[in-house]
Amino acid sequence: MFRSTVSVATLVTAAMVLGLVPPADVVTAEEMCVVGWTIESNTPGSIPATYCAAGVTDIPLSRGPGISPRPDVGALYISRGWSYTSDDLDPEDYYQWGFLSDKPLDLLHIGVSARGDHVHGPTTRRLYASFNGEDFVYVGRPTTTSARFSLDLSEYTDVSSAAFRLYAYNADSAQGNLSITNELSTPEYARAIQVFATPEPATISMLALGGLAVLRGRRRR
Ligand SMILES: [Ca+2]
Repeated sequence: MFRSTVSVATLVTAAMVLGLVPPADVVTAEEMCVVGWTIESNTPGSIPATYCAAGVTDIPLSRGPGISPRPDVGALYISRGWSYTSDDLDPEDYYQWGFLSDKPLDLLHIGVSARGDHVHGPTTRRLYASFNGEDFVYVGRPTTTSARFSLDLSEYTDVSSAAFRLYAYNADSAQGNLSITNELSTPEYARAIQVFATPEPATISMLALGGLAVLRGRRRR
């Protein structure tokens, strides 16, 4: 198994050195999108991911039992019923999404676009996650009031499954809403939700080793 992987990698690298094939994206990419959601319309149900990397299965975007869909049209996944009587989160008020992966992944960061109703919507957002089926842990909270935020996930490595929950509270009334929505201004936010990981480090190091072997072999001749 190991030997055949190296020889394939060496052949590929040899072909690249000789200019026969262009370098694959995986060699140069610094990050890969694992799973992502583009919101096409509002629905009272759940929304499957619109992008999954190879070997990745989504856990659909859905609502916790403490929030309810708000009738609306457009590319919004919109809900009301966020906690407004307490200064703390309600454990049932959240959006949830996630993924399962054939191969363990080293996560990098997550980008989310969650737009609140500025008058009545929840003003505090907190992201929690369950990795590899463990208990939910606090990941972080956006330091910006804008809809888009990004949180570092680089401490979470060897992740084969992840479920994320975005809790929100400090709403002004039960009618205040918060929606998951597309923010298409930058590549990082090309989708409403995107999880990023490092691209298969084993493949890169194999190719690098194969490349060194080829260069050494050529120099000796
Ligand atoms: Ca609620």
